[in-house]
Amino acid sequence: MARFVPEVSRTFNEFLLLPNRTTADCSPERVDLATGLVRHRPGEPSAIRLSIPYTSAIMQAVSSPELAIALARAGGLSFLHHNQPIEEQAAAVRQVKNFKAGFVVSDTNVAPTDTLRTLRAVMERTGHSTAAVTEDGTAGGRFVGLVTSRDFHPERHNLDSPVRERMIPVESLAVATADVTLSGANTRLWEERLDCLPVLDGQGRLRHLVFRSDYSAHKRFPKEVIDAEKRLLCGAGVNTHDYVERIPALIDAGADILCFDSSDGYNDWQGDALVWAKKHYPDTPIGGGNVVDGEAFTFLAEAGADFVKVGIGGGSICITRDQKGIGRGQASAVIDVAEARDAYREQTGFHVPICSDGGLLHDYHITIALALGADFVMMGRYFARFDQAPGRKIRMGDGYYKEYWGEGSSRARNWQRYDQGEDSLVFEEGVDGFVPYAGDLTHALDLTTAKIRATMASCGAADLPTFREVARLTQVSQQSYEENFASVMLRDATDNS
Ligand code: RVP
Repeated sequence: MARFVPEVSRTFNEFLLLPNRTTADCSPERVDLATGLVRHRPGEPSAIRLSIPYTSAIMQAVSSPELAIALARAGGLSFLHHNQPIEEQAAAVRQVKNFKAGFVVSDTNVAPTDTLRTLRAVMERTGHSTAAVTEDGTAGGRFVGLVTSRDFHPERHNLDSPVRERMIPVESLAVATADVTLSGANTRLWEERLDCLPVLDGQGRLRHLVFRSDYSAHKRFPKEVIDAEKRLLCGAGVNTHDYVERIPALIDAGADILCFDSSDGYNDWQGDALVWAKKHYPDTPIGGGNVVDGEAFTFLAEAGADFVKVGIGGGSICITRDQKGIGRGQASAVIDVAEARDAYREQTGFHVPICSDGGLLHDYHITIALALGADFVMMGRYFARFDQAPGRKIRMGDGYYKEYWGEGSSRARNWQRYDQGEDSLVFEEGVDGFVPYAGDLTHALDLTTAKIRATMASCGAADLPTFREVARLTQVSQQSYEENFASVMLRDATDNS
């Protein structure tokens, strides 16, 4: 006969936190949200640590190199999606790893023989007013000069004349060699009164441009997560179909951490793939998932998973529960898996972090997930709303929206994530939709983080391990949920009036 788990399936909406006594040294600004990402002994540091406990979902509509850069600079981490050819995913990883804060790969480039008309069109397309002039007109070509919007005017200059007539040639420009540091470049920008410093390699090819305005931007990111060579950390998703080729290519590109990404990770394929990955690449941490119970967690942890992702069917774009009738309320899944993680730690002496993936609809849901035991969270909808996410921004009615589609939708067709018994997506497990546009990632992330810090201070916890220990939660009745909902409606009505 079928077995029944005793607990009903609970969601984050069904819980609230009770305040604990807040001591004088536990103010919101002192709350530390740093978290260990991979298997480690308690008391010893995890090989990968985040400053804030957020990762972005392994999805086409979410984890682009641009988002990965912005999130790593803010202190979190992206897992670049594997729903693309191996070379393209490896190139995306390289793009993140090659990012040097303040060192820009020029996107506004012309050849000296191009016309001023072409130059004007390139500037209009990129919105930038400084162009690099290289022999072949590419970002990495031999550098011959700079030209800015101050160097020509459509009414004074013939737009059909070549750029070389108006550019400042390399011989008259200050340039730096590739070993220059950001602070060295900044000193030169100020002392030599420059707006832009081109950085060239030994053959005179353009590597980067450093702009005066970007130095102060870099200073805004004290929590960025970086490797030993000061490059931003970057994660990447893999699947159980082509991992033998994909994993080495991603490691070669510089990926710091990998994750097997499957809608249901409790199977022999993922178990075997984890054993293979840990045997061949023991120094690269790799996670597994997704699971919704302790038994499945232990299976993946024993196969070598360095962290385990929790969640089936809770994603905002997910219809797996409707289509297949499998899944579990995200809160119940996290509670169960957190218990198994703690038991595994008792038995083996290793803490294997767990990630609550999907279904975080409000900022406070993140806090509930962390209180229930998650070491960190993964979010799709949350990140898809920002400028840095790959979806198009579209105007609808009075507002702007961004496209957001599930990996199991017809649009993404990520059959490697959904085992449906064919090398194709037989039926959909996700939808294709829109999320309200929310501007730049950094500002929104600061706001979310401020709320979490404030809640943790109210609960008397100055760090995440303490929070998991001391959090007291109450289950919410339907009545009190509706009461809360009524005040949200009132606030929205006030906002709109
Ligand atoms: P959300 O943050 O609620 O948008 O959920 C994102 C998560 O949903 C992903 O990290 C993944 O686990 C899951 N997902 C992605 N695509 C689909 C689908 O098409 N069903 N589900």
